[in-house]
Amino acid sequence: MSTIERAEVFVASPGRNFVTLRITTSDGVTGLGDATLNGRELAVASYLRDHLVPLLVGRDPARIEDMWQYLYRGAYWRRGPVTMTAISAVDTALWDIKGKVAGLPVYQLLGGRSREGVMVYAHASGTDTEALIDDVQRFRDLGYRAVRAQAAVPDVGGTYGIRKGNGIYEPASSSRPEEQPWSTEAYLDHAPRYLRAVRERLGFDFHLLHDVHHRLTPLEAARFGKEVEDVRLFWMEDPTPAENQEAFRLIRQHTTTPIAVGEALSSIWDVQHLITEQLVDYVRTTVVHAGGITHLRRIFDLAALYQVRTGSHGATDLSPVTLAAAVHLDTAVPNFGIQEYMAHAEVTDAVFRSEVRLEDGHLLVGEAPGLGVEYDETLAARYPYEPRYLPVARRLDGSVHDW
Ligand code: CS2
Ligand code: MG
Repeated sequence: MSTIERAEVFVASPGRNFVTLRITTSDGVTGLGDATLNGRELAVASYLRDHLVPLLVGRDPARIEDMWQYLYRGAYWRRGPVTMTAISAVDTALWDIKGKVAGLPVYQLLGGRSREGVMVYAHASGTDTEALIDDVQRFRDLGYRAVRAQAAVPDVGGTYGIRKGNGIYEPASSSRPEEQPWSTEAYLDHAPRYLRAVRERLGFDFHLLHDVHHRLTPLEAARFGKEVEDVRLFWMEDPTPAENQEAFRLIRQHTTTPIAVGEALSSIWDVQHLITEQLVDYVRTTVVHAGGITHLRRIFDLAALYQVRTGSHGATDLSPVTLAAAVHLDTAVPNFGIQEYMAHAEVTDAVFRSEVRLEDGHLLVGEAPGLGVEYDETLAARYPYEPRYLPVARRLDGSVHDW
């Protein structure tokens, strides 16, 4: 029987900080897992190195479900983003290994193709409405069927999602948390107007998405959703913090604007009522933060029972290992909705050589056994980790708000 011979944790910053787990079996087969938790990377690296790696060596890599149960129940302290990201990385690496041993791409192990390509959405932003409209059009010209739109709110420096220049959007950009001002009143006044302007200028023959990014109360979110119903959003994302799943009942009572939640959540229990009460239309949990392929397919299967579709998070702080695993799952699941996609930096793609390809607004999975990603640790080592924090939002009275 093949056993796990070693498990290595790589912390490096090719383009941005990533934590990558590589498991190697006694037969020399390797598997990769993403363990990146933006702004708290070293906590997961330590959880893996100091607590999980000693338990992995000598175990059977083929027993993926048993390993998941062993690591989840065996921790005693359950759930939470650090624990679940560490478990996710081990799980993903074992699925990579299983595919390589079977000589099959992971999507074949998940039931085979349900679709050829995986529709993605791009990220348009602008410092004002005109710049946003131009940016949306730019992505439409590149063939994207779906585009997220975020514009700066005048006089509010903390609007979420505004790319600096034509670079890649990266919110964790400083060695201490940047404190950004926030005004809900200004946002609620401005966002419906710029979203409506996009539709008035560019029409309705593409999907338009918007990320509220946890900023509103349930009633404010209900008002926002109602106000933009004529914009026909594909979804409004994270309209209110989701620790309180019941809060979404109020939003649902007032608006038919579709809702997407889940990128900051890390287990089926965190989305259970959102799904079973159909309080959301898309669940955004991910391979890297919600328990790996094993747990995410459970979440997606529960969602399918309630006609909730998938819409996994896919920002640049999720590595190409997560993106590849996501596209394998997206290719196979019956209730696929959409996949978030932000192109990584060139140096990131040089370190993580992936078979995933973007064509005509869709991601295509490769046919290589496993996930189809190789990690170049030598090149990665040239880019040492640097502490980076996500911003903190403060209301105009100085009190902390949800960033
Ligand atoms: C955002 C993310 O992509 C999204 O929908 O919510 O950019 C999020 O802010 C980052 O992943 C946080 O690290
Ligand atoms: Mg988001």
